[in-house]
Amino acid sequence: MAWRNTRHDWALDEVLALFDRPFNDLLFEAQSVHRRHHAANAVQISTLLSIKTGGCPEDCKYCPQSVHYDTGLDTHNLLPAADVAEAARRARDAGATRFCMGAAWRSPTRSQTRQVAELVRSVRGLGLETCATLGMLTAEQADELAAAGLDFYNHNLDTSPEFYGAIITTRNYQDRLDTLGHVRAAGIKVCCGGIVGMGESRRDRAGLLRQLANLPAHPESVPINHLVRVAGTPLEDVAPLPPLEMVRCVAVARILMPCAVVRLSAGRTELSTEAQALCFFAGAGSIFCGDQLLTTPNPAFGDDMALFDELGIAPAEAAGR
Ligand code: SAM
Ligand code: DTB
Ligand code: SF4
Repeated sequence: MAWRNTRHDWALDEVLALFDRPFNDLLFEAQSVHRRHHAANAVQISTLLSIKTGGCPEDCKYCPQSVHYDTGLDTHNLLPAADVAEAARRARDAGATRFCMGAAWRSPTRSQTRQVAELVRSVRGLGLETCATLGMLTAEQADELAAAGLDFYNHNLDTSPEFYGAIITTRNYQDRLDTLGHVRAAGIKVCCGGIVGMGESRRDRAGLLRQLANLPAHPESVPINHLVRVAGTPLEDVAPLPPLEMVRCVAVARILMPCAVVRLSAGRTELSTEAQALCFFAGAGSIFCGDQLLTTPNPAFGDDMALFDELGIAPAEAAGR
């Protein structure tokens, strides 16, 4: 089995050496790995919904939902179940196979966990895969969400351990690793990646991907987010990442975690269609579709379908539960 050959002992210099390879060599290897483990011309579609927006006590410098920054966001408490079900139905009818519910919490309370478990049951009942991202979880909370049938939990490492302190001070790297451990132990599939373009170095990008690849088991889903620069956040004016560096990140993630589905995640509005096409060639096998991510814009659904058509890409079927 292919997964038996995957490694969890990458040295930083080895990952950096992948980044430093000639672009054609890197992309050729990434595409070769991709074809060995995944359908070459299929991309899975997820749709996001912010079920609780803004007012978050954490200080993540990239995030428009932190109370520490004035971003003029319309905040709201947990949405009524009927609204969530309606949004999920619309996403399913448009072609999404997974519905991801995001909440601006540091960590949910017991009662909030119970309410989200109910949302998971209802969204699953519509025939969609479910994903939630609610902040830090205890082992008990992860078990409760698993019992409700949650398919994936998204919790990102965000960046390298070395750069992390420049971005977030209200919780540490180990907190994130602990939550990932609880999610894994509960039998929920792990969706874990990070953000690039926050002013970090290539060494930090390599450090993030190394951390992900050296987890005890590779995440099933690896979102590579390009920073969405939001006015009012401390990162609003950071220099954007060169698009080909984003492509390299996708390619290196592809090579390090061959069985994971790498998601070309936030920030596609900052990428040309050509850069996105290169990301697909580099091994991205999933995107978010829908006009909005959590709080920021995403390409129009019709534009994404036109790009799929032009590239001969078909929306992938759900992986199956
Ligand atoms: N509050 C929970 C947490 O942080 O785990 C869940 C929601 S949070 C918005 C989910 C993820 O969105 C973050 O981990 C971060 O990686 C990503 N994110 C937030 N703001 C972003 C931005 N401006 N650009 C790119 N990704 C962003
Ligand atoms: C992930 O890695 N990216 C998504 C999802 N997980 C929750 C979130 C992107 C958020 C982008 C900023 C916003 O729209 O608020
Ligand atoms: Fe809060 Fe999550 Fe935003 Fe951080 S990324 S401020 S934890 S909503």
